[in-house]
Amino acid sequence: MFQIQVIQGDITQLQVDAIVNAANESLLGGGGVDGAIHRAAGPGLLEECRQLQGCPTGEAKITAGYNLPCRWVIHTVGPVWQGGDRREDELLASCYRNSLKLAQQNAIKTIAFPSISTGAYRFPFQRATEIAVGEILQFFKNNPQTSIERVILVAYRQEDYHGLQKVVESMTQ
Ligand code: AR6
Repeated sequence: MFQIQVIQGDITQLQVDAIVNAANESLLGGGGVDGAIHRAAGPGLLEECRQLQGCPTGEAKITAGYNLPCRWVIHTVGPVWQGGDRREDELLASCYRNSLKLAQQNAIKTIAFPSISTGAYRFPFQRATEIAVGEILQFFKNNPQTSIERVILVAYRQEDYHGLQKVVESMTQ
């Protein structure tokens, strides 16, 4: 059995196998959750990221967690919201799908996601959350033997926590 859990807090503090980073195509760091992850992980993370030579939007790449409490960081690049008719929904869905796929390939049991694209990239929060939960449920349906036992959706802000919880409740009933 798998579990989807919603929590409020800082993703860099979590004791899980993997956290997901909402990165940009360079994979060389930035603001928001990306900046927080690089600060907490230390310079080793940036060094490993340089070797990866970027990541296209919608795809994901994995590194070690360095000074973070998690073993792995899965870097994915969400779409910049441009009004909704530039394949944003599809690209965001593929961020979740490809991150879960990488987690499974690395025998990961617990994975935490921030709300990809909903900060600097301006993707509408409710719409992004429905896509995230939909993809997670679809993944478990398609991969009943997966190593993944628990997916944690991390809200940074209080209002996002309540929004996330509502969507998870309504989609998992
Ligand atoms: N823990 C959990 N969630 C967080 C944290 C944290 N420590 N910090 C922020 N958030 P954003 P994006 C939430 O802007 O929209 C970067 O510069 C935040 O409240 O981090 O995908 C990259 O380098 C929001 O809900 O990522 C890219 O250039 C969510 O994380 C660009 O921003 C995502 O906000 C990516 O933009």
